[in-house]
Amino acid sequence: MVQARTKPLLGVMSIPPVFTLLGAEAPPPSWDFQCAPCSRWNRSLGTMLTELESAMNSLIDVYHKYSLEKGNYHALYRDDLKKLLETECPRYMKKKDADTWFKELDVNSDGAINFEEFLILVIKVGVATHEDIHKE
Ligand SMILES: [Ca+2]
Repeated sequence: MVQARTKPLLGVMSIPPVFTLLGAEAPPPSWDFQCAPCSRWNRSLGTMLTELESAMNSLIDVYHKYSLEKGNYHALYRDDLKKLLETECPRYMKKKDADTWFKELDVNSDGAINFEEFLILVIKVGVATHEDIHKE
């Protein structure tokens, strides 16, 4: 579906720039990379997002930015997580390396971080960031 590749993902970013920015190969022609549940949810929201809905969209976009590198909407592999951590939250790599994060987040031990497991990272980093903000 060539047309789908040019449509924005969750209304924020389009797929080609993500692949271009990450230096990743474009998906094979038959690969359908529209995440159906996300697309339905995004359409149901319309154009006026609350601040929290917009933040959730951003979390989903960040997850997909790295999970889509290997064409799986629902899996961050070890190297994907490392890249995400180094790029999106480098200050939290100082106390814990990517392998330690991976072991901690892969709750079901299937060798990949699904979105629910990714949210554990978001919660931990969010709590640490909130604590840091109130220290200042
Ligand atoms: Ca897992």
